[in-house]
Amino acid sequence: MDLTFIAGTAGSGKSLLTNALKSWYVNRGEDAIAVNLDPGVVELPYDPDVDIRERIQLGSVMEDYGLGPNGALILAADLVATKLQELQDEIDSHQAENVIVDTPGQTELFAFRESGEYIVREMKADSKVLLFLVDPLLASTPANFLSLALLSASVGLRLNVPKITVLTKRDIAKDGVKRITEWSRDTRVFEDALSATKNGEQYALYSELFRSIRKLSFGADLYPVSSTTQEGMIALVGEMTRIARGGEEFTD
Ligand SMILES: Nc1nc2c(ncn2[C@@H]2O[C@H](COP(=O)(O)OP(=O)(O)OP(=O)(O)O)[C@@H](O)[C@H]2O)c(=O)[nH]1
Ligand SMILES: [Mg+2]
Repeated sequence: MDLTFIAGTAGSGKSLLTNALKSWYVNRGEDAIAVNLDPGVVELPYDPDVDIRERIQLGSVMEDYGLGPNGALILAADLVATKLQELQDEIDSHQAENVIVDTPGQTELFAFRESGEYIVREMKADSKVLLFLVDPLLASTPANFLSLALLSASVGLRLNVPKITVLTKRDIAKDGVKRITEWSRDTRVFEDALSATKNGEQYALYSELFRSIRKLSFGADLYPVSSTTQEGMIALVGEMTRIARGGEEFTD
């Protein structure tokens, strides 16, 4: 069984890609299931085969622990880890070849807390891969791009599985996709854009920062996809399969 975790900032397209990937496999006659690990989500664009909301309800967490919505969201994400064995049993009972895992809306809940790391480490599978989703509409300025690069590097630091960077929404963000691809491929192009927004000392510090984290963040190939039109899915699934079959080792 191959396990794919889908992480990314709020609204980056995790749930829609979960749906698109499942459909992709199913349309080709392969087994695939979608797992929702977001206890706080109200509506999903797919029917989850395994749903954490059956085990953890945000409303009950608020009531039981006397928390407001934000505190309850954080605690609920942490509580997912306590349900791991039940989740694993339910996933295994489907006997699916491909398991796509949609993670909580705010990446930091999943990626920065012990529970996210624990879940990714402890879930049993033949192979694991993490898709880190970047919304090209969000990464439109050098500052946003650099912040996302830092986030991507942090996620890689915490979660010890091979990571694929996916640019989402390529059907509606063609300029953004082009810009990010150029900035990540050629540091000098990014530095030109950065120099227009930062003065001398800041420019020097931030360009040095990007140069040192580039390999950890957007240094590898980027995969632009559309979950709506399915453009780019062949290349993305090809890379996922290559990592799963090749047993690529993650090196840090
Ligand atoms: N046109 C287009 N819209 C997309 C695509 N992917 C996501 N969207 C839209 O972007 C918005 C957010 O998508 P979601 O899949 O809910 O994103 P998410 O990361 O799961 O969001 P949270 O769970 O709230 O963090 C929705 O309005 C989607 O319809 C895409 O490939 N193309
Ligand atoms: Mg979602």
